[in-house]
Amino acid sequence: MESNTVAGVLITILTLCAVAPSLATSYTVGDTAGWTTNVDYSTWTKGKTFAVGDTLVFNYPGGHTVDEVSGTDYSSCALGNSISTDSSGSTKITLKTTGPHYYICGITGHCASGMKLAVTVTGAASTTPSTGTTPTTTTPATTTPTTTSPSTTTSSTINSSPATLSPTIAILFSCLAVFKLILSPLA
Ligand SMILES: [Cu+2]
Repeated sequence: MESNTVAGVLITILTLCAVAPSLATSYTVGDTAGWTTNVDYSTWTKGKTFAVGDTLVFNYPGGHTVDEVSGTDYSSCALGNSISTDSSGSTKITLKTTGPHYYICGITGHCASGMKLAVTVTGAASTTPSTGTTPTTTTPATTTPTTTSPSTTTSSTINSSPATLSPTIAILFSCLAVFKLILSPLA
């Protein structure tokens, strides 16, 4: 029985550790235009990358909704099969899973008038330009504290900033410390 709670705590910490280093971005859908008719949201999404943990903020006056729908319903503007719906006027949606996500307005005719948004969510946090699938912690050699050789094969991005590494590593280390604290009385 007790092992269950321990496992629960460990899972929670693991999740926190995984989420903490990725700086989530909040996107205001349509920017100043907000969530309304006659806005081309495919233009708005262009050039933006959406990662797990990022948030979409829909701002709109009354008379609209934000419905998450399937790709099929998005394409055909079909109403009535919404996965989720909200009409609060300020809908915040945290992107939790990778892959495509589709949102339309549930008011008849509005989707056809442009109130439809499709985003493709990637798994990687925006800070790490996914060089590979293995998130192995690269501990630098203890002898060389100053020279950080950017030997990792990042061909695409030039700005591989070593500054962003240190907070990530710091968080990892603190997570490990918490781990030890929790595990020590059990051993
Ligand atoms: Cu609407």
